[in-house]
Formats: sequence, structure tokens, C-alpha cells
Amino acid sequence: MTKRALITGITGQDGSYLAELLLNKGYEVHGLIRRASTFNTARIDHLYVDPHDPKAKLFLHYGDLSDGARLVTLLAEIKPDEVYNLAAQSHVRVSFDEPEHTGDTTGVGTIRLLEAVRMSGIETKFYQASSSEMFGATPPPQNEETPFYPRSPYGAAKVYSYWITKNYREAYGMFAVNGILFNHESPRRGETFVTRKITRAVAAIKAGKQDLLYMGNLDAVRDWGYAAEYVEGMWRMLQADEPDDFVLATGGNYTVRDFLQIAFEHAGLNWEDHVRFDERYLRPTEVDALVGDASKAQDKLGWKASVHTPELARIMVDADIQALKHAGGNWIDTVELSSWSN
Ligand code: NDP
Ligand code: GDR
Repeated sequence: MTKRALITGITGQDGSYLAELLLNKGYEVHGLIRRASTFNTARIDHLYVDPHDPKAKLFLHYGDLSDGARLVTLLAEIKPDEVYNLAAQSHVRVSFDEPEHTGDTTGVGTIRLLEAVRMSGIETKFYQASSSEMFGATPPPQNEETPFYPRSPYGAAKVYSYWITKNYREAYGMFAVNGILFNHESPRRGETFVTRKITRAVAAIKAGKQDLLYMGNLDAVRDWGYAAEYVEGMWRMLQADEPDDFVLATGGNYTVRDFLQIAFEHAGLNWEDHVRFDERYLRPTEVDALVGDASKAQDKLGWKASVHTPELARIMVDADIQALKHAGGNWIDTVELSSWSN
């Protein structure tokens, strides 16, 4: 029997890698996409096959986590074996600008989806994209037992989603799990997250298209892993005998300054010649240090990260240098992006 999965957030970084993984495993994959005035499917275009083709295994459906009724009809129609809830307003800095919207999508959106599972009466396994941001101010190393102390509207919304997922597991016996993932990045990472902002700037500076990069807090410590490996961990959580919550992380410990140094050096550049401070990239409350302990995932799921931060930075720099070349050196938004976005 072909397994069927529904992915919310399929157009995002993780959604695209997860769709790839599941298609390779023979799944029929359904993705929820938001209607926009321009196409927002660039990360999954390479997977798309015309649905008239009998070999098509990827199907996209319009919908939104703010629209509960739509989620019910969609689940009743698709009847997935596995649901991966990856959709969210996922930018921490932006969550201070749009706290209510973030609460609605990143928090309440999860209960809309869980209720849709319950109301449609289907049997399915449920994965919730929980985050190390829930640990916030609690010092590292952080694992499944570490108390939460969120430091942003985003982190608080994710804590709500974490507990409501656990509650549906206990209240209704649902196979519902939280993957508590530490930062994971890739060449498909959104352009305004710090790693990608840096690697795109390195490519543009190397090509002579940009000179300065404006940044916020360089002292923040993060545990940056490779997204393509983390989606395998998500899938393994849903294949376990019992539903449970797991941390996925590399255990590495790097500052933003370390990442700058590694990325610029890989392109033969000195970061201090190009990086300037701009307070607009600071957060009202910062998460100083996130370093994960993923030993439970290693013991129970056999999952372990193999790509660590320095290698990841080099992969991303190489990919952005190539991408800029393919664009004929015309990344017209690069300068603007680094000056106004987060
Ligand atoms: P992205 O920001 O790249 O992708 C977010 C996805 O959510 C996009 O597909 C976006 O659609 C979709 N989305 C946003 N709002 C809605 C909505 N209201 N209804 C339906 N879809 C919506 O995130 P990542 O791929 O990096 O992360 C995936 C998930 O994992 C997120 O929930 C994130 O918070 C969480 N997470 C991420 C970590 C990381 O390091 N990457 C770490 C821990 C957790 P569109 O393309 O239309 O904008
Ligand atoms: P984060 O990722 O907040 O950890 O959330 P981000 O890359 O945005 O920030 C990481 C750290 O870098 C510092 N920083 C800057 N960040 C950005 N974006 N831009 C800058 O110019 C800049 N300068 C310094 C930040 O202050 C922060 O300390 C990500 C998201 O993917 C969440 O959805 C996910 O849940 C967590 O990772 C785990």
C-alpha cells in the first residue's frame, strides 16, 4: 500500500527536503500551499510532475492554517497516513513586529490542524515542528527535560503548539509527536535568517556586487545543523513504535561571529572588512545560547547529525557563489535585502 503524507509548509526550506525524502521513499505527497499573487513554489518546482501524468505523486492544495474549515475538508479528502505540520511564521525577529499574526499561525494554527484531524475522523500520525526557541533563556545544553522559557512571540507560540500536541496525544490517544529541532540550515534557507544572509552576502561581496553587510548581535551562540539530515529525523519519529518527543541537534557551539569568520574565510575574504553593526537587527529579548543534546534521538531513533557547522557554512557559501553565477551576477535584491530585512 502506498503511504500518503500531508505536509503543511511544503514551500519552505524543511517542507521541500521532506517532500523529496518522502517521494524517494515511495509516498504519495500532498502539500498545503498559500495562494499568493506570485508563485511561491520555487523550492519544490523540481519535484513537480503534471497531475495529469499517471506517475504524478506530488499534489498541491490551496489552504492556510488560519482557515480551520478548509483543513477539515482537506484532511477528509486526502486521508493521509502522516501529517507533518511545518507551516509557521517562522522568523523570530519578525514575530516582534507581527505578534498577533505569529500567534495565530504558529500557535493557534496547530490546534486548528489537530482539531481538523479529530473532526475529520481519520487515523493519522501527526508531527509538530517544535523548536529550540522554546528553551529561550534556559542555559545549554538543552534536551527533552529542559524547562521552557521562551523569549519571543514566536517562542511563546511554539510552546503553545508543543503542549497542545502533547495534550491531544494524552487526551485522544493520537500518535502526535514534537520534534524539538535546533537551528538547521541549507542552500534553501530563507534569505533573512542569519546563516543565509551571511552566505549570500559573501557571494555578492566576492563578485564585487556588494561591499558592506549590516548585522545585529554577533555574540549569540547557536547549534547549526544541515536541514536535509533533520527531515530524516522527523520521518523516523513517526515510524517509532510509540509517540514521543525528541530533540534534533548537532551538539555544536558556535557564535554568529564564528559563522561569519568561517564563511568569509572560505571565499578568501576577511569578514571584519565588510561587516557593520545595525541595531535594527537586535531583538527586544535575545536568546543567548542554544546547544542541543540529541542523545535520546540517537538511542531511540538511530538518528545522528553528520554535518557540523563549519562544513555547513562552506556548503552554503559554495551554493550561493554558484547561484549568483547562474543568475549572471544579477542578484539585484542583494543590497536591498541586507539593508532593510531581518
Ligand atoms: P520556512 O519559513 O522556510 O517555511 C515556512 C512555511 O510555512 C512556508 O511553506 C510558508 O508558506 C508556510 N506558512 C506560513 N504561514 C502559513 C499559513 N498561515 N498557512 C499555511 N502555510 C503557512 O520554515 P522552515 O522550513 O525553516 O521551518 C519549518 C518549520 O520548522 C517551521 O514551523 C519552523 O518554525 C520550524 N522550525 C524551524 C527550524 C529551523 O532551524 N529551520 C528549527 C526549529 C523549528 P509560504 O512559502 O507561502 O510563505
Ligand atoms: P533564530 O534564527 O532566531 O535562531 O531562529 P536567525 O538566523 O534569525 O538568528 C540567529 C541568531 O543570529 C542573530 N543575528 C541575526 N539574525 C538575523 N536574522 N539577522 C541578522 O542580521 C542578525 N545578526 C545577528 C540573532 O539575533 C540570533 O541570535 C531560527 C528560526 O528558523 C526559527 O524558526 C527556529 O525555530 C529557530 O531557528 C530554532
